[in-house]
Amino acid sequence: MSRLVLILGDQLSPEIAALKAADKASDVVVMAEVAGETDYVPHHPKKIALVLAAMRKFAEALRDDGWDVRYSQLDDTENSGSIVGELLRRAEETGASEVLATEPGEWRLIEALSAAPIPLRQLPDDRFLASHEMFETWAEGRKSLRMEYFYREMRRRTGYLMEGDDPAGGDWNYDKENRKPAPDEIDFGGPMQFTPDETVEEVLTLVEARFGENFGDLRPFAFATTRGQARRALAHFIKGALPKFGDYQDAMMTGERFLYHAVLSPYINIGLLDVREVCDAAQAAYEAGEAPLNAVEGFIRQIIGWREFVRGVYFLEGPEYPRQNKLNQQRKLPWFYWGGETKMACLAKTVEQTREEAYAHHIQRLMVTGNFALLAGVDPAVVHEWYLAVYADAYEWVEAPNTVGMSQFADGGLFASKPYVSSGAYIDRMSDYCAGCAYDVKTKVGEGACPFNLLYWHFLDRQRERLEGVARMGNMYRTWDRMDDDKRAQILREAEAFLERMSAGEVV
Ligand code: FAD
Ligand code: DLZ
Ligand code: SF4
Repeated sequence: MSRLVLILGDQLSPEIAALKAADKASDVVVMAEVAGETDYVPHHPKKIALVLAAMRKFAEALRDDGWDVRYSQLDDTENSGSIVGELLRRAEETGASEVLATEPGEWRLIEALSAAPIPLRQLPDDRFLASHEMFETWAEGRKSLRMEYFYREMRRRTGYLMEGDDPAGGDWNYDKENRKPAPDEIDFGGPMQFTPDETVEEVLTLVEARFGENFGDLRPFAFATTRGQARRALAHFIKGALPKFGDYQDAMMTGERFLYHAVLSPYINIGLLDVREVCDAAQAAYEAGEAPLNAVEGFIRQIIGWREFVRGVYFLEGPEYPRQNKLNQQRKLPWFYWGGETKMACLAKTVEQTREEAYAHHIQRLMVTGNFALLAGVDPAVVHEWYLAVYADAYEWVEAPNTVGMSQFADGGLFASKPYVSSGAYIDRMSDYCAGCAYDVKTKVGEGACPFNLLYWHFLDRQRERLEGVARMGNMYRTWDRMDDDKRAQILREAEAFLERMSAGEVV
């Protein structure tokens, strides 16, 4: 009796667990483009196109390799619209009575598969280096979860950048060398671009017709959609950008959207690249003397550290995690997150880049859009939905902890030691955005004051009860308390007025 082998749109790895456990001679692979997945948030059209094009090409590669693949296209008349519906339809068609799946990266889908009226096994997704059990064991009994200690454990386990039992170079972490402000010039032209072939063009036409109203520009579309292309993009990054990756990791520059970032997360997250091959390539560059230790350590830390860590948190905390709101923030997401006008140059540029590229780098996500939403008191659930929709690399297992936990502090500091908030000074130091802004970053209050300067104190003041006791926040409260009463009252008044105008739909 044959079995069905489910491959989801972010499981496009030849070594995925369900395929490894299957029998090519008798089992049938099921892949399905379905409205249930294209519509659960208003995904950026580039993200939908990337997933569907890569799915179609992966299905072709499996067929070439001898698999029987039943592939449902989004516009097939028989398409039931959901993953479970398509499994049941294919079960009836083939007579299969059992499904082999690899655990999805989202509770929503895990629960749907668990409730499917057909015997279904969800195998652990061993593309990740840390299993759920390993993370649970590591987390057990710890008062707080700190990425740094998890990362050291992962370095020891994987052997990356280790000299015996010690970290290469003597230190575990070179983060302090990774915070240089924007340089005068960038000598890397950005990620490798790929011209759409016939399959990609077909998908682009479909996405244009069905998702043309979603936020985001579909064209030009230049993402890699096969494993071979993604590997070329990896090699291009290792040679052209990795050597300087560390130095300018936190910088932001108008006109230089990618700086020395990898822009590989869209490929890693759907399975076109394996984390081991990515880290191996980085370590090989270090060993060959082609990239310095601070760059390679910084890069490997993001992958075996942060990426594995946030996944551990997502699965440890359970399905309710994305709905946390420990700071009780309730405001609606301002319209300019969806492309409406704003006079704040940092936000306008980050959102514009997001619309055009379905990409913004970490500091833009954390310290511009994330920082503003937190300061302005936006409901973390809608912030979460926005991040899940607008980035090509967004899947709940990685997006939710980054947004709800790291960026919005909505879990009360499960793994972030304090909220990532800053006034305009940080953005001014790390970017060139302020130079072209209608507001003045140096003005703290009064005419032309940068809204981040006002909202920063407003946030601290209104969250005092919850945050004053948080380690490293005490200094901020002491500075606030030292200001004279009139100035504090003026800041709060102006911040309130700004928020009211913003929520009333005025261009701010
Ligand atoms: P680089 O800066 O070049 O880093 C290299 C790789 O490290 C990335 O490709 C990625 O795989 C990994 N990485 C780096 N930082 C993180 C991190 N914090 N968590 C997990 N992996 C990391 N990343 C996603 O992959 N999907 C998301 O949906 C996502 N949402 C985010 C939301 C917010 C609010 C924030 C603050 C961060 C989010 N991140 C997310 C993490 C990070 O911003 C992206 O991984 C990174 O910007 C991807 O671009 P890159 O490939 O150029 O990364
Ligand atoms: C993101 C996405 C999209 C847009 N479309 C599909 C699809 O049509 N079929 C599919 O199998 N997967 C798709 N995906 C990826 C899934 O949403 C992803 O597997 C789950 O969110 C779990 O991470
Ligand atoms: Fe952003 Fe303020 Fe700088 Fe304008 S002045 S770009 S609002 S930080």
